[in-house]
Amino acid sequence: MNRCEHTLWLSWPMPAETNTPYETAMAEISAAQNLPKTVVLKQTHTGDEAYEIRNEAEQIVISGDDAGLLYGVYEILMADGRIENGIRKPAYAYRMINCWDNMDGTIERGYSGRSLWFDNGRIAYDASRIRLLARHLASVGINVICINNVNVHQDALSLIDEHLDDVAELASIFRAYHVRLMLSISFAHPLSDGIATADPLNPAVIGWWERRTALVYSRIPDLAGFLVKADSEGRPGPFTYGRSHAEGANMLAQALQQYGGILVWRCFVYNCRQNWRDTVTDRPKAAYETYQPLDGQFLSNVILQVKNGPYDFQVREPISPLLLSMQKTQLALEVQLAQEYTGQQVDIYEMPPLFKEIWDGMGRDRIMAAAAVSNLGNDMNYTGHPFAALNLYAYGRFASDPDSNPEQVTDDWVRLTYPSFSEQDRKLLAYILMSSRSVYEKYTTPMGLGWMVTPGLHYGPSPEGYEYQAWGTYHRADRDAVGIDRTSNGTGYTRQYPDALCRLYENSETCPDNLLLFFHRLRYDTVLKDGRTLIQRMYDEHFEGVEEVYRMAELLRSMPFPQEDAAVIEERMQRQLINANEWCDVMNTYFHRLSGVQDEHNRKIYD
Ligand code: GCW
Repeated sequence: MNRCEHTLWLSWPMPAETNTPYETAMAEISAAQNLPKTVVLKQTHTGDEAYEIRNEAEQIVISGDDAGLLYGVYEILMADGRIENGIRKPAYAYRMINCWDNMDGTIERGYSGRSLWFDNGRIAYDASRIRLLARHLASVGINVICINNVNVHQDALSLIDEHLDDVAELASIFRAYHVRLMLSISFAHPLSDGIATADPLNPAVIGWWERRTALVYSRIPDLAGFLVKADSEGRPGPFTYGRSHAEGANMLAQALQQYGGILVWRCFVYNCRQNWRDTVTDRPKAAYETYQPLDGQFLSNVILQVKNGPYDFQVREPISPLLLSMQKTQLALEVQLAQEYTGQQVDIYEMPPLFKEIWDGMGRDRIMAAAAVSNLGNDMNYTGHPFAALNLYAYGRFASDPDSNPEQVTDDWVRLTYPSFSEQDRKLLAYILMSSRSVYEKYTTPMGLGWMVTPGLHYGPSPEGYEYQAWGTYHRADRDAVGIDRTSNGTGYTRQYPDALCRLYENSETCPDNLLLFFHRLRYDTVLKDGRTLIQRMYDEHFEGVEEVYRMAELLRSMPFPQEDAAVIEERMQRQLINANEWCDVMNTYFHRLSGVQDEHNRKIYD
């Protein structure tokens, strides 16, 4: 059996090459011969990717469009036995993956090899691997993939220039699976093409973007649109010209409108040149302060893309208040599958519980699109750690149906990925995966503290690595207390939330324990709800986290993983154990040295 065909969760053979989603659906059925017989009927009473499943003598999929048929077929083929009659429709029109791939083949924050489609300044790929990927994306309803980094470096300008034909060819592979391409663009692109400015209100700039967009759509008529990171971490943007982000985004959206394209504008704007002595500026407030006043000013094909938390994909953050506050603007939620701050696909950190928390915190109707920073690369198994594939799978499931149950999603992935496992092994693995996030949280930064990672790299502990830097990520620990007061008495961040949430977070008695140090500055001797002091809780969590990793390692060794997976899982687990011990010891030593408080249980803390 070709290893390549068994690296992700679809285990039946790869079907023959096709051109349309309809043909793909038919090909999937014939490739999966041992699965229940399915009949595909094409009707027109549904549409917009919706489909109906009917169990009669045969299982029937009915849809008004090819995409709906494809999704219905995957649902039947991936199900465990009979599935319920009914109509389903993906919750959002755009279910996107954002790849941070550079033209030289590197991937920003990539932990599973190099780019699957860029190398050495050009487009180069193994078409069968791309098809396999497209197939998996479609199987969980993902329908847009942005192929290049939001940090658009000079060589990536070629994607909408001399490399456009190659992009179009890549688009055709994804198209058969109803996955549309998207491109990240640079706001300053006109400057490299003989225009003296990139001012969004300048007629020469407007004309340049209109012509360029027309060219792009002449080659890729179903391009989903453009993705933009502007005025963020040094990227160019409208601020340079004294223009607002509404003016900047609308100019590009206007150019896209006649082709049905969307303009996705990221809201990751903050002062990354903060003076650490400045205690008034509070980075989590930045996105709301920048975008909330612009609510209602964006054209109908602009989508503002907001990270799930107000900081930057930390282990645990509260929901971004911007996601709760825009009434007249279309929003996309952005999550990060790439485990930048969450173990880098070495440590196990599974996201189904995170996705549940985010959607519960936000509500399913606040957004009209979802985006996930990709965890993909050209490693044989695509995601580095075989378990990281669950994050991709789960993202697709939640983006299609935000009411998904995280346990169910995890169980399904385990069953599909390791079909030969006994029920007991399946349950055990699902349990380990479901608890992995809280284990990671315990040995790194419990109670919402965040950061404290090695600067730049973002793996491993460095309690003061970012403390005196310009990134706005401080904890201000001293001998008595730790954390930033973000209540009305402090930076006032809590006031960005609707009243009920504001009240909940304001008060350290009602604030959930796992976010206490996100919202409050607390003394080490503060007594928490469970009767322990803050410092004791800190020590306990770190020690427990490490113990739980040892237990996890032992359980995983008892499971019958296929050989290739077993080797990768064991090798990474060794590194996770080292990392967990390092976090535990560094963090406990750090707080012990500062506070001088002894561990009640007299465990080993290095001085
Ligand atoms: O967290 C930061 C990452 C950057 C990334 C940025 C972003 C693409 O460290 O590598 O840049 O987020 O989201 O734009």
